[in-house]
Formats: sequence, structure tokens, C-alpha cells
Amino acid sequence: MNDYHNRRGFLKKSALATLASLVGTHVMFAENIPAKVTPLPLLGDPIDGKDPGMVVLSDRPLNMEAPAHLLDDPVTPVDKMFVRNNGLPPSEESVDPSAWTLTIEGESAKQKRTYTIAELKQRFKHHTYQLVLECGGNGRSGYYPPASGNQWTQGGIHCAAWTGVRLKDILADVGLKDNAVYIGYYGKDLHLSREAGKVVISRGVPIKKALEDETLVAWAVNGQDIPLVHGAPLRLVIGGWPASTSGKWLHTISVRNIVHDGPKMGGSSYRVPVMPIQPGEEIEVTDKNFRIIESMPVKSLISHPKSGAVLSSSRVLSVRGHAWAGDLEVTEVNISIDYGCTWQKASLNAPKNRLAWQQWSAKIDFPQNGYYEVWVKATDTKGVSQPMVMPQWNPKGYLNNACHRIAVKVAVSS
Ligand SMILES: Nc1nc2c(c(=O)[nH]1)N[C@H]1C(S)=C(S)[C@@H](COP(=O)(O)O)O[C@H]1N2
Ligand SMILES: [Mo]
Repeated sequence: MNDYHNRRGFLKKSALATLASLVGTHVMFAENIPAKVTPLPLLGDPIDGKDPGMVVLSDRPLNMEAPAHLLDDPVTPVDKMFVRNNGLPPSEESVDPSAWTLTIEGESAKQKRTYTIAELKQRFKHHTYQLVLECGGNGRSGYYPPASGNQWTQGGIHCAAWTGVRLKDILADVGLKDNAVYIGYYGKDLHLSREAGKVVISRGVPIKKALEDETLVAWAVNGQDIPLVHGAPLRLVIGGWPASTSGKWLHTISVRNIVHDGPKMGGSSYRVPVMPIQPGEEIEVTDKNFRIIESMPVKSLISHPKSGAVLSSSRVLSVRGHAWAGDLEVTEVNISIDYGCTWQKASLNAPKNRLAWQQWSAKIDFPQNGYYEVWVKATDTKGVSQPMVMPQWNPKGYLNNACHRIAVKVAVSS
């Protein structure tokens, strides 16, 4: 997103010129445009470059999700990847891959070291992994009482193929002190207030997760440069954990001797109560009462058919989708057409690599005409399955892994 305003918040002359050329006519009452207001044509279309079926949940900051049926591909295409911004992406002009650098620093780094992207590409081995990035708030709309924040339904998730170098290779090059316990990222996005230097979000993971083979500093997704909205030209990619740990527009990684304490690491951000609480109950937000979300829970999605399918020529329906389980693997997927009274085992593929989602499919033979719901439930390697109803309520509405379901009407004329 461009910065069209001057320090006082009014439109710059250059922005007015851009606007006039965009609309191809004189901009009436331009002198009346209030401070901090961006004329609509300059805002652009948030859907630009995205599938027209994507659903915008908020436009400032931009948040958009994919309806479940758009997530049918084993590797999510870029135009169907959800977007979750906490602030404003850096401007297109400021993102110059040849000038961009990554700095490793922090009290537990043996030295401070800066790499250009060319150096990263040249010094370290390249790896590509398909990684599940799911927003911690995916499914939030299913909580009652409602939790504030973007009302994600099912589509705050993607599994794309990321290419980059292993963070562990970079960290080995820099050298870690024995007391390193955590890493934290810093990105170049702007705070909504546009206050210079104000950090929007700076999260991280324990050093053990940071040093996993699949933790990448990536410059490409699905074989192409990372699009601006997804963190160009460099991003941290951490599969299986809340996607908020995958820092976009990455410029610095700090190696910490404490649990990283950047913005959105504390309070109720990406944290859940350590004890079950009553839905809606208010508890004091302290480190004792809350824990940081780590591996995401087991979950699955029906990506085909689209909810609302009508069967008119045959009572047999092929259904398919994906299943994933944070750091774990999915061992079984079951589907039900009778609200969970009986379950039918689906066939399930192995993941392409660790932390990728798995494809499942099943053939349903409906007993007679009528309205049905198809429910899907996955089970992980620890034997944990998805709940059919709302899981443990929490103040920010994280981790809703309740079963996904679709409506199907069978109307076959005999
Ligand atoms: N610098 C930066 N990194 C960020 C964010 C952000 O706002 N700024 N949002 C985080 C959150 S909450 C999520 S869910 C993912 C979303 O990644 P995507 O927009 O590429 O799907 O990016 C994470 N990384
Ligand atoms: Mo997120």
C-alpha cells in the first residue's frame, strides 16, 4: 500500500496527480479531502490479483479468507491464499530485493551479521517445503459468546510450497550462545497509526522450533517471488504453528535469551487460558493464567463439493479435502452423514513432507433422497480427534478446530 499522505495527513500533490490520471478527469473539491482519507481509486481493489471468490473481512488492515471450496488444490495457489495483515505492508517501491537485507542479532547471537538476499541464496542450500500456515484465529466466528477480531470461518489457512534457506543454517553461520531460548522476527510493515518505527507485530518461536529443518527464510512461494501482500521479498515460514509466527517483510531476527517479548507476544494475543474457563468468563490476563499457542490442533476441511451441493442424477457423491495436525501427522479421517452417530473412514494420503497438509477422499452412498450434512473429523498421531462442537472457549477466539460440515441435498428422480 502506498503512502499518499504528508506528515499532517493530507494528500500529497503527487497523490493527487496519480488520482487524476487514474480517473482520467479533474478531481472535484480536492481541497476538501479530509486528513487521513484516501480517495477510493487510490485504495485499489483489495481483491486485485486474488480469486474473485475471496472474502474480505476487513480492508484496513487487509484481511481476507478463502471459502472452503476454493481451497481444493493440494498446494494452495497464491490467488487463493488468505491474507492477514496487522498493519500496512511496506510500499511496493520500498521493496527492492537487491537492496533488502536480513540481520541476525540479539543477546544470544554470537555476533550481529547482515546478509543480502543474494548472499543468502549463494551461501546456503535451498529447500522447498509445503507448509501449513493457519491463522490462530481461524474459525473464530464459531465461538459463542463471540470473540472480537476478524470473524474467520474456515479459510484462514493455506498450504503452499515455500522455497528458501533453513533458518538453522543461517543461525549456525552466525553462531548461537548456549543461553539462546527463543527467536523473534521483525518485519517492515507500518503500524496503522503510521508512526515511524512503531512495530506492528514481532513474534517468534522457541529455539527448538526455529532449528527444525522445515523452518525457512523464504523468497519464493509456489516457484514464484513472494507477492507483496504475503511478505515480499523475504519472509520467515514456520509450518504447523499459528501463522502469526511466520513474519512477513522480514528484515531482522533476534536470538533471545528470554521468551521473545515483542508486540503480540504477551497479554491475550495468541495466548489461551491454561485452565478451562466458562464461555465468556473474564480472567485476569497474566503469564500465570495464559500460555502461548504453539503447535496448532488437529483439523480438517471439506474442499469439494461446495456446501449446498444438489445431487440430481446419482446418490453417490465423491467428497474430498485436507487434514492437518500442527507438528503431528493425521492418522485417520472419518466422515459422517448422520450428525456423528456413525462414521465412515476416508482414504488418506501421506503428507508430501512434514508439516504439509494431507489429502483425504471418500465416496458416500446416500440411502435416500433428502437433506443431509456431511461432517469430517480428523485424528492425529496422539489419538486426539476434532470436537464436533465448539472447543474450549477463550477470550480471543483462537484454536477453533470443530468439525467442518457441508450441506447436501439428494434429489434423484426415480
Ligand atoms: N510482519 C508481519 N508478519 C506477519 C503479520 C503481520 O501483520 N506483519 N501477520 C501474521 C499473521 S497473524 C498471519 S495469520 C500470517 C498471515 O500470512 P499471509 O497473509 O501470508 O496469509 O502472517 C503473519 N506474519
Ligand atoms: Mo494470524
